[in-house]
Amino acid sequence: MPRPGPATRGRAYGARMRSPLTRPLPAPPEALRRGPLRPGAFPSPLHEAATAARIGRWLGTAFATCFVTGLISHYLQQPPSWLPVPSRPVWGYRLSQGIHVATGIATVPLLLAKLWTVSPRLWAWPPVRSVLHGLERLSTLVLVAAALFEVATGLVNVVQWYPWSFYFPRVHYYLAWVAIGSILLHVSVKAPVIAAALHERTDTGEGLSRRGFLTAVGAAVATVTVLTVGQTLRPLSPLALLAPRRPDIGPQGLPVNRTAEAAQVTVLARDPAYRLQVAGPRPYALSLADLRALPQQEVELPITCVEGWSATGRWRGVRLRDLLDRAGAAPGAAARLVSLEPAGLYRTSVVDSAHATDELTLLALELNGEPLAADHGSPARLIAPNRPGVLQTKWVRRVEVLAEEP
Ligand SMILES: Nc1nc2c(c(=O)[nH]1)N[C@H]1C(S)=C(S)[C@@H](COP(=O)(O)O)O[C@H]1N2
Ligand SMILES: [Mo]
Repeated sequence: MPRPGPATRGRAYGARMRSPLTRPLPAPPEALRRGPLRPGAFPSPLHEAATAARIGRWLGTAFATCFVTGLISHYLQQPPSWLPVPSRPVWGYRLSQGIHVATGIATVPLLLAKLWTVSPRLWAWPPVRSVLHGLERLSTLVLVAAALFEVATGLVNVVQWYPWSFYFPRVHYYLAWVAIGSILLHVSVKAPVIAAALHERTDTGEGLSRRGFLTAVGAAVATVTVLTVGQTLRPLSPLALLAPRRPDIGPQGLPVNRTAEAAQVTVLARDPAYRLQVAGPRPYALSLADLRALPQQEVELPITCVEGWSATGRWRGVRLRDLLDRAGAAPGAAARLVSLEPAGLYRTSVVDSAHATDELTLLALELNGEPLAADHGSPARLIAPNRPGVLQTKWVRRVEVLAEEP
């Protein structure tokens, strides 16, 4: 027998190396092939790569946009020391959070359409052909689970329903990395298939055409967008039938996130003994009348809730930087605000240097020409440009000068 040549030796070596990963596993009993696992369970010709790749392209774009705007939201809410957050443009957070929630909602029809299109692959038989195939399927499972989790928790947060015990922003943030990482992995593994599928131009022959299906999915995306985006885009607010809050409904023409009653401040907010304490090198206290006697500024600024609604108000009050100057704060000092609220996640907030020195940042006493309603944070509340709603502290009782940027 002749000695095997180098090519043959290489092939034999490759086969031996591959075998543990790609060796066929024993097939499961045929009796399990029921329901979606039975042969021919998915007859539609639209369960094909050309449709899946086209929907995938839209879905990927929506997820990527949602991810980037989600990072912006995360960093504005918990600014890391290496990232100074600018206070302009005033509408920056409103735009990015509006896009975050709108693209998140758009993924609902897209994700359903994508899952439907690839369903024969999700119910493939045999479920696991080899170890390698199993690993590939596991990564798909992580992708689908993380994507569904992100979309579901985001939606439930929009309607302020928290049927879980974890801290939503943190879990939503970490799983966003899992989702985006598994999407990138998926796209790079499937790159050749995707490229070929996007080249495929001939439509499916029978039943609903690919073009018809894609048009229907596009129409579903447009519909959910138009029925929700009015929560932040004022001209469309009459159409915001699916949005839990409309930007023009609420006391003084503005929605309320947490009411004075829920925050247990109704009595304190009306107490004539109220004094705003300002702590710094030269501490002082002001009654509401004292605050009203100081120079007042009027600004037009939006409140942008992370939950997706936003609304512009006309605010009037005292510039935060004037209060800090009077307390002897160093130029550019940051501040910490404390609410009358006895407990709650948003009882305090830090105003960084950029926002504290901005001439638009007010301790507001009035909204839309009237004294602040209790639900909007009377006697005084923070309103600052380009700042998430959760940090626009209501019912402020104390302002502390911070020596260093935290
Ligand atoms: N003290 C305090 N301030 C707060 C909150 C809170 O729960 N407690 N909620 C914040 C949130 S999440 C938002 S969106 C805005 C909403 O302001 P509004 O209720 O006046 O519209 O207030 C912010 N200020
Ligand atoms: Mo909010």
